[in-house]
Amino acid sequence: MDKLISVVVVLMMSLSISVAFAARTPAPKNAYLYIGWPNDGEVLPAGKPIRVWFGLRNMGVAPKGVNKPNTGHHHLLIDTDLPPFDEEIPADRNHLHLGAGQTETMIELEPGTHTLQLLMGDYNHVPHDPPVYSKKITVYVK
Ligand SMILES: [Cu+2]
Repeated sequence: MDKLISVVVVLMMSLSISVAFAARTPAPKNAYLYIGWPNDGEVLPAGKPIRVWFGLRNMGVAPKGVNKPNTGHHHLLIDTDLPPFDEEIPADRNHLHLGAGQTETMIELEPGTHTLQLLMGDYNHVPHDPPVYSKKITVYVK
């Protein structure tokens, strides 16, 4: 009997550990993220910085490191797909972190076809549960 109890205890402990690691910051189910500008299909002049506007409803923005309920900071994904939702969003030229709580940013794009998408990350740069991301749009720089 003692053995059975200790097996149950170990099972419960490992269960709670895996739950703790899997727990992501909750987001409101009605959170809505969108790119306010540019529009999908927009043709943009080459050689000019592009101001990208972020739109967010039913959720707030907080700088990185600030753990406040129902908030996060923006990530602009350029020419890439959504990253895994259960780990930190990469930080590179395809994944821009707007960690100061910005709601717009300036980018420069080479001539050609590009995609833009927004993804919210929590104070630790991990996507929320459920993940909050915008539609992916395509822009043409010429
Ligand atoms: Cu981030």
